[in-house]
Parts: sequence; structure tokens; C-alpha cells
Amino acid sequence: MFCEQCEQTASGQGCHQWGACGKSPDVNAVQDLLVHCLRGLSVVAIAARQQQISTQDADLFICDALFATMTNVNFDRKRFVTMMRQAITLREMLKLEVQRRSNRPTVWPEICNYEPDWSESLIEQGFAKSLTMLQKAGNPDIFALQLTVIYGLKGMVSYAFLAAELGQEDPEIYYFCEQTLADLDRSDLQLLDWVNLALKVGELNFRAMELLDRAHTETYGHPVPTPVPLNPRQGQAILVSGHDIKFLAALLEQTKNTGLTVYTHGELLPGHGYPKLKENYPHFYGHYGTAWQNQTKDFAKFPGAIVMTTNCLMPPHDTYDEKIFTVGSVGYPGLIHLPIHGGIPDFGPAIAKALALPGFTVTDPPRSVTTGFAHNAVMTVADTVINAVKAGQIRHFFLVGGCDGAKPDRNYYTELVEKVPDDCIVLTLACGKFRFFDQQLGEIGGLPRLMDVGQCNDAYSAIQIALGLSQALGMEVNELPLSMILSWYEQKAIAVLLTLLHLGIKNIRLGPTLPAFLTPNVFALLSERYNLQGITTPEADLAACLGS
Ligand code: FSO
Ligand code: SF4
Repeated sequence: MFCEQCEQTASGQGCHQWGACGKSPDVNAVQDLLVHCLRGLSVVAIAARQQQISTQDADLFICDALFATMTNVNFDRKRFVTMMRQAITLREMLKLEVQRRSNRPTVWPEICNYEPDWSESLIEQGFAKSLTMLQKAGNPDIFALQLTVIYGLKGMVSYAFLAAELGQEDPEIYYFCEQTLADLDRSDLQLLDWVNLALKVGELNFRAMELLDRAHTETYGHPVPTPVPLNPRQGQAILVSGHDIKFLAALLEQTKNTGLTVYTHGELLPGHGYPKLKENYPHFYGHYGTAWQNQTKDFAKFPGAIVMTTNCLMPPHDTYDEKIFTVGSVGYPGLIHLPIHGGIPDFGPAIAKALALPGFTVTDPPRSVTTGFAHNAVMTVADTVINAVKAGQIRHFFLVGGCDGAKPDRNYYTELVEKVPDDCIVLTLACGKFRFFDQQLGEIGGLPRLMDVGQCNDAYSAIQIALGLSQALGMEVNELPLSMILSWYEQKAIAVLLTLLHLGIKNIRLGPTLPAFLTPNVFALLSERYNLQGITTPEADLAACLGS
């Protein structure tokens, strides 16, 4: 097998025997074959559109299917085989339609006629179609950028898919995705063409995050700073994890008269900031556990049912596999996958399970964190922020955002936040914050020193805050007293990084390790252009950011 799409990749050199995430070579093979089928479907979809044939079904299917191939989303081989068959069916239907409108027989490239030999093992067939085959150009730097493009594309479609669930779509995102999938093995592109394509992924990902922000805020209101209890309260309970705010809302609706208390886990913590969710559902109570890599411990202890709406799912232990449910793009063999009707999941089986489990027997002593410092909330206090900056009360902003992971060198982020001087503000987003999200950093002039902007997709919000500051202070974004110190794990973080580079943001520090798929030459090129750099030590990086 070959996979190096996440930071956890084996020995920093790619997973070749078995995925460090738990993905088997068999599942990896069907994912590779699915991506190959999606590339063929994309070529046909582009041709179909040229004939004014609607490709709506294919467009959304490609996003959904690519989303499923991301790290820690879906480990269910059968689901990938089903998706592959769906891709081939959609492709053949579109081909027929193209043929019907043409007066000459269409000659399709080989990739548009591909179908695996279902009677043979798919492992070898998967390897034959894996991304390693792109290396045929023989240039490792171009291969690195081809991987950057496809991995970034996966992150982008995951956001586009979540936005589409809430009715926000931009066909240009789908068309770009299909064109890029179709072009992935182009041999006429030079190194800088691939760099530009990677930046284009960042541009379209910005659009996808913007759509998702609009989808969330138009449906559930602009997030407001909201305290979230971290102490469990007595009673039966259900835990919901992932990023899908629409599914969180549906779960709240379906549990409202059951007596269950709803807790968020992982990237759903910022869900508490949405006024229409908080106000309408008093049983939407608190947050349980920390980042995804601690779930085997957290889920085992949770005395209720658990629903995973997106990544990050780890292979479940048998101590809790009977109480965990998957929905949407997520899957794991043996776990119950909840059906979706008319876009709304049926949480019935998970609710029944939660009602059969004991729940929390006591209420723990109060403990809380505050979330909801998204762009609207921060910009409503913009005057206070600007005045504090001008008066020298706020010396610097640190955006410490991104994903968490299991490696010990991620302690860097906790130490950095602990060492940030008292006259500086820390903005955070995504699941990396769970290492420090409950720290009491105090206030500056009534503003909290630690503000949670939201999920990884709320990088959009952080960008809006930076743009707002730059306008109010009359400075370019790169001149602001703002440093971005990011942690990455999976492909959404790659998409977000490409967005920041597309916007021309310089001096980003990235860790805990640099992506295995980037060659030294490609990294040097990005460093030269954007001063992108790896993290070093908290002390040295803080000193460099503060110019001291
Ligand atoms: Fe984390 Fe997982 Fe949000 Fe990722 S829960 S690691 S970048 O899926 O998406 O931050
Ligand atoms: Fe390895 Fe990450 Fe791929 Fe899993 S997703 S197989 S850990 S590189």
C-alpha cells in the first residue's frame, strides 16, 4: 500500500505495510480504486457539461466519496466498493447521455472505461492505480505537488459537502475539483504550474469555507461567546463528535423530549456558540473529552451512546464498540451506520442505545470553557481591541490553531501558549486547542486572553478577523502584530494551509513535523516565497514572533 496523506504517516515516510491510523492495505486499495474511478467520472462529467448536461448528482457524489477517503473517516471496505459501483454507474449514465446528443461515436480515454475485475483481489489492482503511479514523470518535486493538490482537494470537498448539506453550493468548486482530478496525471505541467494549482486549491478552499460559514451562520445565527460546562451532569447522555453542525441540530431535535442530555466531543465544541441551537434546546448541555486521539479512553468512559458525524474516528475498542454509531461519510465495519432520509439522519438506534445505558450517576463540580469567538463576535468588540492595541495593552496576537495528534512533540503547543506573555492574546481553532483550551489565561481590558474561534473550517473566521484588524489599523495583514502557529494532522489542515498561502500570508510556523509528501525542494520554494517555516522551540519561536 502507499499512503502519506496525514502527519501520522509511518516513520514520517509513508504507510506501506499498514496504516498508522489503523487503515488496512485492503481498505487503502479500495480507496485508491475509488479515487481512480472518481477521476474517470470527472473526465466524463466535464464532457457532459460541455453539452449542457446536468452533472449535479455526480458533482456532489464526488465530494462525498473523496471525503470518505480522508484520514480517520471511513474504514469500511464494503462502503468503498459500493461507492466505486456508484461512480461507475453515474459515469456510464453520463456517457450514454453524451452519446445521445452527439452524432458521432465518442472515444473516451481509458480511465473513463475502467472497471476493476471484481472476481480478483482488489489489493493488487488498487496498488496499480494508486497515487504512486503519478510518479511516472520521474520528478519527485512534481510528485510532491501532485500529492499536495489531491490531499488539499480532499480537505476542500469535505467543507463543500458540509455546506451543500445546508443548501450552500458553488458549482465552480465542483468544476474545479473535477478538472483537477482529471488533470492529476498531466505531464505537460512544469513545477511552477503545479505550485499554482496547489494555490488554486487554496483559493477554492477559501470559497468552500466561506460557504460553510454562511451555511452555519444563516441557519443557526452568528456564534456568540458561550460558556460550555466540562463537568458531566447526572442523567442519561448522548455524545456527538465530528464537524457536522446540521447533524448536531438534527440530533438535538430528535432527542428533545427523551430526557437525554447532549454532549459535544472534539470539533463539535463550537456548536455551543450558535444561538439557535443553544436557545432552542435546553438539553444541549456540555462538552466531554478532549481531542480525537484520546477517544479510546474518553469513549470507553462515557456512559451513554456516541455518534460520529465526520472524522476523526479511531478503530474502536470492544469496550465501547456497541455504543458507537456512524453517520454520513463515516464508517467502520461492525458499527451501526445510521440511515439518512431527506438529508436528515435517523438517530433512533443511537437514542435507543443511550436510553438503555446508565448515564452519569452524579453531577461533577462545575468547570467550563468559553467558545464562540467567531468573526462576528470579535468584530463587534473591534473598537475595544483596536484601542487596546493602540494603547499598547495588547502587544501581539497568536493564532495557535490546527489539529491535535498523538505524538509527544505536540506538547510544543501547550508550552507555547503557557509562555505567551501576559500582554498578548491567543486565538485558537480546531482540535489542537484541547491541549490548552481550559487554561485560565485571564483578560486584557475586559477581553479574554484565550479566544476559541471555532472548528478548523472557521479558519475562515480567523482570516476575517485578521482582515478586520488590518483595515482598522491601516496595515497589511503581514505587518500586523499577529503570528500564525499551526499544527496539522489531516487533509483539511492541508487545504487551510494552501488557503493561507493563496492569500499571501507569510511567516506561518507549521508543526509538529513537516508533511512527509513535501520534498526539501518544494518546502524551500514555499519558504522562500512565504517564509513558511517549521516550528522550533516555544522560547525561540516566541522570541522571533515578538521580535525580542
Ligand atoms: Fe481535528 Fe480530526 Fe478539525 Fe481534522 S478532529 S484533525 S483538521 O479531522 O478536522 O481539527
Ligand atoms: Fe498512514 Fe495517515 Fe494514510 Fe492512515 S491516513 S494510512 S496513518 S498516511
